[in-house]
Amino acid sequence: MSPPHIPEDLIATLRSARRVVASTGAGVSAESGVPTFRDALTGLWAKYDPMKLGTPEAFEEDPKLVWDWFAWRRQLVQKAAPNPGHVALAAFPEHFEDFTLVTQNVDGLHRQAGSKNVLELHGNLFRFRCHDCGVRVDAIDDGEGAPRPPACAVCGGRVRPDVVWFGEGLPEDVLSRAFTAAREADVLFSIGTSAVVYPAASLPEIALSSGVVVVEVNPTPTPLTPHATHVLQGPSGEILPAILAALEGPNLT
Ligand code: BJW
Ligand code: ZN
Repeated sequence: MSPPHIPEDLIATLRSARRVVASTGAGVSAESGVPTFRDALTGLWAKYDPMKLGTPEAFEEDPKLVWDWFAWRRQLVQKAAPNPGHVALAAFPEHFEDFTLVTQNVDGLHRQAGSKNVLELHGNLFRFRCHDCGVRVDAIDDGEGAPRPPACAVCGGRVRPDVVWFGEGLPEDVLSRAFTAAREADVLFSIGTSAVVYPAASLPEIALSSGVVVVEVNPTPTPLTPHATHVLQGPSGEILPAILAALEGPNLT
């Protein structure tokens, strides 16, 4: 199969870009076998809607169900490895004066691929805190027979994954750094996200209103598609390595 075509004018723009932002969503991990949020789940979890399990209300109503769903996802991610899309992104900083990687993903696969200083907007599956008193919990007993969810050592409350559910605020410093990077970029990539969940979805909007070149990478159209400067339709595991190869190849212009 021939590698995806990257338009010459985009390559030229990238070669002269100083500040670049990549904002990623679940699609970037799809080729690692991590289901996206809008994928139908299979097996044990087929009857649950991932969007409904990711709320504070769901956790308060049935903490064991939500804990078990996250434990299942942790296990799945532990078996997954970064794919060529993650690996290509980890090499992007070599090509730009300033590169910021922002992700909505909680799977840690960007860091595993070698990306540094990842701005995690929605937290991380492998960190924990108390839902009731907020204290950070460094280690959990995930063994068989352990209470699910674990009890907080400080207040006896319910320990939860340190992720951001609907209706909850995003980490302020992380969000503000992401907004600034989007505003000040020369080019912003929106990769593997349905671009419907805010405030993450406002990153390309902020970029466009600041005159930044916005490049979408996604096999399926999203609400961002009609507004993006360039749309590269296809899987990020193929398109991002092709962009990297174009950047690393000889300058033909
Ligand atoms: C591929 C591919 C391949 C497939 N290669 N691509 C403004 C307007 C309207 C509403 C709001 C607003 N501001 C705030 C809100 C409310 C709400 C919101 O956005 N609602 C909308 C959905 C309507 N936002 C919030 O509540 C946020 N909090 C907040 O703003 O606090 C202040 C506030 C509160 C209340 C009111 C107002 C303000 C918090 C959002 C937290 C999101 N949390 C989750 C769960 C995290 C924990 C967990 O992992 O379970 O985050 S929800 C879920 O969606 C998860 C994801 O990070 C997020 C985004 O999903 P993503 O990554 O885009 O994945 P998918 O599945 O949607 O799409 C995958 C894409 O990949 C698809 O496009 C595929 O085509 C593509 N793809 N294969 C490349 N190989
Ligand atoms: Zn507590």
